Amino acid sequence: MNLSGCGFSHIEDSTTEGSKSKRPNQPGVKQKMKKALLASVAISAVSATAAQAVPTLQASASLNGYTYEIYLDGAGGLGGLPGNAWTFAQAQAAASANGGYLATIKSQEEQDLIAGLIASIVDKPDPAWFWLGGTDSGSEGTWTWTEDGSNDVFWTGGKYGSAAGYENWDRGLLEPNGFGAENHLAINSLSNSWEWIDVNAHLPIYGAVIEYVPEPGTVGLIGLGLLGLGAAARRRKAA
Ligand SMILES: [Ca+2]
Ligand SMILES: [Ca+2]
Ligand SMILES: [Ca+2]
Repeated sequence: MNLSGCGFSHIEDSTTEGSKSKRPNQPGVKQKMKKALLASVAISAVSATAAQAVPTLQASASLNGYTYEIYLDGAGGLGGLPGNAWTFAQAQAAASANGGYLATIKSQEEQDLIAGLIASIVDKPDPAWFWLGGTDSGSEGTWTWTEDGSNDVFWTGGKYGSAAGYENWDRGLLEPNGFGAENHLAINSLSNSWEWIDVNAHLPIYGAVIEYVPEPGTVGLIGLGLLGLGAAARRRKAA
């Protein structure tokens, strides 16, 4: 995991709602979000009060302008009975209501960031699975990132298949191993490297990772940054 340069800060959240608009109005957090656009990565973590009955925001971070939020269900959190935890459809609806989507993980950098956030709230060996935005419901065995609208394929061939993009399946368990019964994606805190598993959509699991696109007006800045990096790389090549 590479989180060097990222500072975790924990702040108490006394709000009772988990929506994005109810995010704690900590000036420090807003400042960090702005800094994140320049520094690419900034992390802030929110620890929620215990008695909340709705999904709660636990931690958040930004990477290349995209914001990731880790939510826990309202069932009392880790170690609680999963009776009123989120199904895939519930998590999807919550993400949409917040103005985001269930997260895509398209690089090791994104995987490390999200794993780091979850690690900051999970005490192993508590079982904790978090919904992500991938599925093979369109074509069994072909896994795509659908929730961000890209439909990028990252795996083909199901259990004995191969990568078509970045993936982090738990291949020790030969995931994705659920065939037609498991068509949605979760990150598993029980695995050694925060690996992925395919899960039945109706299984109530503990939480979700929600992703948000950059705010309008910041895309140009990020693009300029990448342009600068590209130019630097070309200069190095030419030299
Ligand atoms: Ca992503
Ligand atoms: Ca499947
Ligand atoms: Ca599975």
